Amino acid sequence: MIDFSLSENQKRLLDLARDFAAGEIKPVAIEFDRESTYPEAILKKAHELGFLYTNIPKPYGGSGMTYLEHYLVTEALNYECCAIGQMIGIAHLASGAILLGGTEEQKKKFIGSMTESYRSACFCLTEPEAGSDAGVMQTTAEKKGDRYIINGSKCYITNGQYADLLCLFATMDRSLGTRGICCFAVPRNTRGIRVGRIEDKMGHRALNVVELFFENLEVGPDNLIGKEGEGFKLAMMALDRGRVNIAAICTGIAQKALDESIQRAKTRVQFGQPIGNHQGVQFMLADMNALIMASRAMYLQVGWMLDQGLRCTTEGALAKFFATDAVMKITTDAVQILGGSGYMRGAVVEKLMRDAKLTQIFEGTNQINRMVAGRGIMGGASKLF
Ligand code: COS
Repeated sequence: MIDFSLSENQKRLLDLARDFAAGEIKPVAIEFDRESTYPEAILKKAHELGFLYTNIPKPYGGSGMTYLEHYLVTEALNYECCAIGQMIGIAHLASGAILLGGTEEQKKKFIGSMTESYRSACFCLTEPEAGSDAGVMQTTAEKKGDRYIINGSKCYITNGQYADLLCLFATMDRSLGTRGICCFAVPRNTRGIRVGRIEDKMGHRALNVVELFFENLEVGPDNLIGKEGEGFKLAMMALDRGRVNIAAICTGIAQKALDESIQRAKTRVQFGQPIGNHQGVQFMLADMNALIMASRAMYLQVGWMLDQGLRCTTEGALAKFFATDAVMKITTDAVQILGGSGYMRGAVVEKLMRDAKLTQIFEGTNQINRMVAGRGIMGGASKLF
């Protein structure tokens, strides 16, 4: 019943993703990190090869991969640079709520036109005063006739400067809390969208992250995804899937850190032999590998669950905080193994360690994810068999 072997098609897909990462992403990863470069040419190529909209069904212009396949490809693409990998994969989170809650017509219209271009989408939930407590957002959607007039701002929006499609959350009535929130699909060319500050970050430097302002942005009933007040649930359901994606991303970063460490352990000679012959270094490599195996097994399990149509709120949260804490430890240990040369700017593991930190913060801090998992466990979730 349990079988980790891949079909011929899946193997081909994974090889293609690995070749793409090695051929297109690896050569520019350090430079794009230094310069915070928007990886436009890479996104165009990824689009041509079908890596931009991997899990979006074919009728809406995506590649129609299963969740499991999408997460495997995500690990492979993020191996060489997670910032570029996430610019490629942002539609997974950003179009999630529209895919889950939209009508057939809306999916054809909004997702269908998004997939024609390489500019993808962005997920506009977080606000300066509404981060972990996403339900207290201040961006409002005021109803006038059958139109909605949206005013407010969002922060830390990945791909916010470039996305063709915005998945935007706004409240119709703050007194209703999470039940007042609506989800809107908003094409970029709608009047009333302004890009604010472009963030300068510790890691994930090729990831475009900006502030967005909405000034009398007007949309109609066609743009409302689900019913009025269903937006918060749709956001949480998209995040359930996004959090598994983070686990796959972290597995890619962690595997790269381990591979760099192994190479160093084999070639760096001290006390007359490669440092990998010393037990202290071997123990570190073994711990790193164990955490990677577990992270991979977790995202594979949750991917499988999603493909079976099972809810994964608890398991997604568990996978997210486990894999992100794991990658933080693994990349820190990789810098330790590389020593002084790993700590210097331009070293691969130095970048990986800076990149790892954000994963413990975004798509729900690890404290929030432990809380989500704790609630689920108390409710009897996370029993696979
Ligand atoms: N799937 C479906 N429905 C969900 C859900 C999920 N994963 N999570 C919550 N809901 C529903 C609840 O069932 C509840 O429904 P009812 O109104 O019918 O009772 C509603 O949503 C509100 O849920 P809850 O009461 O749990 O909301 P809280 O305000 O307590 O917040 C947390 C819940 C903290 C878990 C949520 O705000 C969260 O995940 N915050 C982090 C946000 C985040 O990840 N930000 C990063 C943005 S992208 S970088």
